[in-house]
Amino acid sequence: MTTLLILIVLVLVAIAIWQMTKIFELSKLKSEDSQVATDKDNKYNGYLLFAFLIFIYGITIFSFYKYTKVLLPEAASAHGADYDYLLLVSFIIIFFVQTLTQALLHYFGYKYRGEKGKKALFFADNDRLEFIWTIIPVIVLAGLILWGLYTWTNIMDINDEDDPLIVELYAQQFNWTARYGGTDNVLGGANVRMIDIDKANVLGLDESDPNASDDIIVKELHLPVGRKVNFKMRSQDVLHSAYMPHFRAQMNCVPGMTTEFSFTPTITTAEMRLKPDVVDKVKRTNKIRAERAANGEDNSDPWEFDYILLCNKICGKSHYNMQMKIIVESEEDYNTWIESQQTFSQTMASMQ
Ligand SMILES: [Cu+2]
Repeated sequence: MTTLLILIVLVLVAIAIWQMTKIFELSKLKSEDSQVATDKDNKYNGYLLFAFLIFIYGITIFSFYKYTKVLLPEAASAHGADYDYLLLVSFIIIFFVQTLTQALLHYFGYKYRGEKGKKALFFADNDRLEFIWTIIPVIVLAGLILWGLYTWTNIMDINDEDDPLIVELYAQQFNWTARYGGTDNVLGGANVRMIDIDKANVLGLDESDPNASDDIIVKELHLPVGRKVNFKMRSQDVLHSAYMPHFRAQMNCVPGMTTEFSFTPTITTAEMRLKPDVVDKVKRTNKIRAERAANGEDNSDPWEFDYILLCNKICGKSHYNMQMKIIVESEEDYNTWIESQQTFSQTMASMQ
C-alpha cells in the first residue's frame, strides 16, 4: 500500500514538473527559436549517452553481484556439465559482444553529434566492411549451432545400453507419481482408460499383464547414483512438463503418448547438501524462514536441500505446487528402499 502511494506521489510530481517546464518554455517562446537543437543541446545529449552507458554497465555489475548466488548449483547429471558449458560459452560471447558494441554505439553517438558546420562523411557501400560484419557472426553462430546440435543429439539419444533403470513419471493435475518396473525392470502396460479408483488402480495398469504385477508405484522418486535412468513420461489430463532443474532435464508430458528422457545422476543428495553454494542457499532460506517464524507466519519450518521434480507447464490453478521429491543415493540404500515398497499386485490384493 505504501509503495503504491509513493508511486502515485512520484507520478504526480513528474506531471507537475512537466507542466511547469511547459509553462516556462511557452513564456520564453519569443526570445529564441527553441525547436532547433543548438551545439550546446547536442553536447548535452552526447554526455547523457555516456551517463546511460555507465547506467547499463552499472546495472550489469550490480546484477552479477546480487543475483549470481540464486543460480542453480553444479549439475548433478552426467550430461549436465556439457549443457552448462555450452550455455556458459554462449553467455560469455553475448556478454563480450554486448559490452563492446554498447561502448562503441554510445561513443560514436557522442563523437559525431550535431555541430554547426560539421558534415557527415557519406558513402553508399563498403564491401570489405560488410563482408567483415557478416562473416564474423556467421562463423560464430554456425559454430554455436553445430555444437548445440551435437550436444542436443547426445543428450536426446535414448537407448537401452548400459542396463538403464526404467522409471515412469506420471503427471496429473496436480501431482506426480513414479512407477518402477520391479524386479524384471519392465513396466507393465497401462492406459488411462483402465484407471479404476475403487481398486486403487490409479495409473490404469493392465491387471492381466504379468509385467505389471511387480511394478512399484511411489510418491517419492529414489535413484541410485551412477546408474542410467530412462524416464517414460505420461500425462492423464493436460500438458505437463517434467522439470528436474538440478539434473538439467525437462520433457513435456503429453496426454495420449509416452515421451522419454534419459540421464545418469552423478551426485547423491547427501553429497549435494555439502556443496558450498547449496549450504549457502540453505542458510539464506532458513534465515528468511526464521524471520517468518518469529512473525508467526506459515512456511516457516527450517528447510533442507532436496532434489526436486517440478511441473514446468502452466497446467491449472495448483500448477505452482506440483512437485515430487527426488532422492539420489547409493545403490545399497536404493535397493533397501525399493525392497521395502509394495508391488502393484500386493496393493491390489490388500484392497480386496
Ligand atoms: Cu502440471
